[in-house]
Amino acid sequence: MEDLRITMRMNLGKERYEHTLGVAYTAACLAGLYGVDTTKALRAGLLHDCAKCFDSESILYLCKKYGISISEVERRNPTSLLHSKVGAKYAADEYGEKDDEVLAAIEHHTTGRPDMSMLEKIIFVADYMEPGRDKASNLYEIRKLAFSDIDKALVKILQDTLEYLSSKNKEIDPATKRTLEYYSGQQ
Ligand code: DGI
Ligand code: FE
Ligand code: FE
Repeated sequence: MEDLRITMRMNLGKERYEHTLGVAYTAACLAGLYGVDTTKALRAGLLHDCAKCFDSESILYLCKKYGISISEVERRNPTSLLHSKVGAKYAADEYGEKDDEVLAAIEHHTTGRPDMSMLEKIIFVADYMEPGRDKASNLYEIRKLAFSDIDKALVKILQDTLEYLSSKNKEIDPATKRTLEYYSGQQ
């Protein structure tokens, strides 16, 4: 784990590395509460944004290399929407991550998906609420929900994300909407 932390420190910018550590430790706390392997949570947290520092051109190149199919909305927003899918392949290829659950948590951390595993939910939520995040609204409520009812935290995060994207006139990925519809229906 120490090795992976040092590798990420070398390969990510300072800010992205600090966010990464925040996600890893927040995920480890949530893992303890929800009965998920702490080591997997730490690894997924450390690796989740391993492709975030690549520019659009590199992301699209890596999609081709890894055979990742791209939707129209992803093609128009490659760094924000594809760093997670590329990141999962890159983590396996470059950092030797072999655990399918860890790789799935990396792959789905941006839009989420219906019927996520507990580790996927933990990384999705930890990404939004790690201590270094201070700009999003409702963080107090979301942090409280994360430790009491993680599905409710998911719904709140997805609602706030969609609201934020609309307010900035950013395109919504149908995948984000599908995740919200699924978890709203579960409440
Ligand atoms: O990589 P991070 O910044 O830590 O966080 P992230 O992977 O959750 O999200 C990356 C960006 O993607 C963030 O600015 C929110 C954005 N995003 C999430 N859902 C959608 C989206 N962007 C667009 N355009 N459409 C979405 O549906
Ligand atoms: Fe990300
Ligand atoms: Fe992140």
